[in-house]
Amino acid sequence: MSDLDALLQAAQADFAAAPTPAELENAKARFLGKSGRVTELMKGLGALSIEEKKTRGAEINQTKVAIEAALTARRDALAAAELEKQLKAEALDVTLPGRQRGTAGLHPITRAMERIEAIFGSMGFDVADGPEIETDWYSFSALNNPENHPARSMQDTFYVDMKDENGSWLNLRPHTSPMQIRYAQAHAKRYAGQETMPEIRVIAPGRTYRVDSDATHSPMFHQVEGLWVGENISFKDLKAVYLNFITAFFETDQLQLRFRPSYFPFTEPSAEIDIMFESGPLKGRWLEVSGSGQVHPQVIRNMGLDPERYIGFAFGSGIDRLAMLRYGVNDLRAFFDGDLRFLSQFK
Ligand code: 2NL
Repeated sequence: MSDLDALLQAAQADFAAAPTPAELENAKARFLGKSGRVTELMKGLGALSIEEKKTRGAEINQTKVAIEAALTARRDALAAAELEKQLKAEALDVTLPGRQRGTAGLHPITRAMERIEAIFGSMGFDVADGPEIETDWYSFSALNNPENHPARSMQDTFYVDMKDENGSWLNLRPHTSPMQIRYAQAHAKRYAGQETMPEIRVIAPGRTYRVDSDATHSPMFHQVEGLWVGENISFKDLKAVYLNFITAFFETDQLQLRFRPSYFPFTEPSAEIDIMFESGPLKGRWLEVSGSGQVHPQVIRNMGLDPERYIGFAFGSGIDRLAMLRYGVNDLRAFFDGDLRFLSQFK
């Protein structure tokens, strides 16, 4: 075999052995580069006679062309292999099922709240919503809480590091009553000076806050308060409204309702409302579901109304507890843990 045939074979072998384009370029330099073996052969031509130069030069050139062809072939092969690899890696299996879009559901407390709003809406109650950071006056004073009442203490109420224009610390509302006071004030102002005023019929559902945390108390909880103020509203209206609400909420007439005397600074007289199911898993147990009472004359006055003319009832119920009873949940904290295994059961 001639030295040139050997050189071509060596180049072909080196190119074939190069696993990557970069290594192929290194192999190319060894044969075709500035000090590569082909270039070295060309340099050696100078020592030959003119005749020999012609034939030897032509042979070297032929070999060079063949080496270049081998290089190009190997470059193409490597590029094709790379493309093949990429296509394989990015291959789509068009027979796979498409991605399912899961159906979301509302939080059980939101569901309970929406049902409560719909039920009271059907009885002509408006829905009021307002600030969760409240002033001392709206959370306590307007509701006839004495200045030194324990509810005002930091053991019971969360305070915010900010004061109102009277220099009193702001609080996270411990009940939704402030919203009802705001609503009643706006209502009274709107009809001030007119001969008659439409009745106030409103519920205030929403987040409330108290310093308390165990299986049945969360520092953030939900309350719905109701207020009906007019010239001739009595406990019989409260009983009718609450009974209608509770039977609609639990979707059963198989329950009894009772009032138990109680005390709140903002109502006089005051009563707890208990219910007892006559069937179902909770059958036969009296369950406390609400506080209630006739709105205290001082609170009527704080709404901007004349207590000699206006009278009404109010109640306050824990939404979380109603939802627990309705959905059979025994730990309040499940509502707020954010565990989808629990939450996705409500759809
Ligand atoms: C409870 C007690 C109650 C009220 C809330 C109320 C609101 C206004 C005026 C008078 Cl604007 N009263 N709300 C009345 C009685 C009881 O809730 O412990 N609920 C869970």
